[in-house]
Amino acid sequence: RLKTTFEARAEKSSNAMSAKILRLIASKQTTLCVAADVSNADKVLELANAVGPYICIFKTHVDALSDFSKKFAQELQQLAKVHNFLIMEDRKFGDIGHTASLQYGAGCFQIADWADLVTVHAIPGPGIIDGLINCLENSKSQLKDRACFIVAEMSSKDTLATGSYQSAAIKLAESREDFVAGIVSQSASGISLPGLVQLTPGVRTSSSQNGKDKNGTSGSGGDGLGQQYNSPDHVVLERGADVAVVGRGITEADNPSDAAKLYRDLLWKAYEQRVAV
Ligand code: UP6
Repeated sequence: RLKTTFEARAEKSSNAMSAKILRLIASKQTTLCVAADVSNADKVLELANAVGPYICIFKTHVDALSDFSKKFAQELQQLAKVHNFLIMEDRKFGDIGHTASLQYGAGCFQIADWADLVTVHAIPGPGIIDGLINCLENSKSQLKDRACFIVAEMSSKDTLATGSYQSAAIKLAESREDFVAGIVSQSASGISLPGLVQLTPGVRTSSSQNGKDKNGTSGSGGDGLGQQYNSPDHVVLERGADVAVVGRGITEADNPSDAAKLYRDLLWKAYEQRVAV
């Protein structure tokens, strides 16, 4: 799976959105996902416009915004069209299907209307996936244009999502390609379906850390609040990342656009090395 090109994996995918992501990555030659962890809407839009040419996925946490609006969501969708990227709301749903369905489609964010992709914890079991699908059945967004990523393993220190939980989460993802396009994970171990996209957060080069906590073991340190970073090379070549999530490595850079281009280039070079025969 890891030695196979994105184009070939897209052909083998049985989820329309995962095939779309894999084709987008191949045509745009970028595996970079930028995490827009900033606190107001204008900043998110400014960032999306700056990094748009270099990313495949733009990841949001809209519940961290002080001024979310429908207009903001529409403007973000417009930028996604202009720059050709997908929007992932990193909501990490984790409740029973009925509640997750309401949180996905209703409330002040109406995520199902504008986010191509969402993240989901595996802890409730398959009912959470049914809940999200159920929401789409009653919404104007179509099932074929939406998908989720299951969080199987986290980047944070001493995470509880390990061992049998992680294997069970991967098994859940592999059994639900009807709505699961990928897995959020720190390693490829246990993932067998070629279509599933591995999204790996906790990526930062050591040179972009400004002397912050650098106590990590295999890579480039942490943030003092439990986040652990690895280098772009390490996550692609050693951990099996298909898409790498970079947040503060880019948002805190003097020039986020230049930083995104740099991460894109590093990640793409590592991918080319991975699939080279
Ligand atoms: N994220 C992680 N680790 C996980 C899952 N998700 O860091 O296991 C998300 C965070 C944040 C981004 O919610 O949005 O990835 C990482 O940001 P950073 O690069 O600034 O640390």
